[in-house]
Amino acid sequence: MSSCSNSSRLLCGSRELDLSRAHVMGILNVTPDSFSDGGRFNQRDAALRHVEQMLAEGATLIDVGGESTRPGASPVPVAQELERVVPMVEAIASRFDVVISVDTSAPEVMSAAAAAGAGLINDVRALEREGALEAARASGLPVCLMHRQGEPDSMQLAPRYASVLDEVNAYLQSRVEACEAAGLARDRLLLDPGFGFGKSLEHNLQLFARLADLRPAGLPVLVGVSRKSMIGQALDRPVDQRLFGGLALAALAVDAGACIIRVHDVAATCDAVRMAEAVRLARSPSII
Ligand code: YH5
Repeated sequence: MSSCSNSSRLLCGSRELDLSRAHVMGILNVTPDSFSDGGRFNQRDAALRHVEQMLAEGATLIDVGGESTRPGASPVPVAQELERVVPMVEAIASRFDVVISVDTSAPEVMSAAAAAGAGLINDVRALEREGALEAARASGLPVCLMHRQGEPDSMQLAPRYASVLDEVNAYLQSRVEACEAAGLARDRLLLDPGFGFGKSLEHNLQLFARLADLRPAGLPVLVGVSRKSMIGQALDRPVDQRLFGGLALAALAVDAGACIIRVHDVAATCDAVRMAEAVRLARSPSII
């Protein structure tokens, strides 16, 4: 069986994710300033309908985010993030059988979301905030550790690397070590190179080209490129015309071994992912 990671089952709270196949994670923004969705899904009922639709389209994870981490975004107070995220996690958990990921860097939100039924912590700051390692360990949930350079308000101004892959790998390796030292088992960790987080188009392309060389090797990889500026810059497309470019990247990411593809456009991405997986499986067929 072609697998996107060494260990094939990831325990996500009360649910399990089979990592021997690729998964599509649907993005649910609960920020009033969310760019691509124009804040339309801020209302709870509309948000739940959006979740229902993404599940019907094939998403197996839903990523709930209450803090905008897009380039230029300013920080959101923790109380506001709690208010946006926790009731939404509760509402999703009580209605749908899905792994709920919570896109947060705040330890308070990690703990409260875990208690409300979240199954995965997705932290674009890789548990660097004070108290985050402890909150994540205590939650018992798996964690996605993402690389970034700088903070959202300024990260795209002048990103610089000697070697982007070497620096991303060294950072992820150091965060995995910090997690292990804090009592988070390695089999609870996922890696993400952090496309668009303090990276120029050239940096993003170089990283994408070497996705299979992401370290530490063997940990499952999550990729988030949906509607991002690397597509806009490569194809000269505004944000509402980046789907086709995103589908190409989703297929390439799966071929390079990525396990989870984080996207806005679930139905189209599911087809691209399943097609890429079918080809990958034919390359290394299982011995029966
Ligand atoms: C990610 O890559 N990204 S929030 C700018 C855009 C479009 C979308 C229009 N959270 C990631 O989605 N978590 C975000 O330009 C993430 N990996 C993980 N693990 C930014 C976002 C976006 C930004």
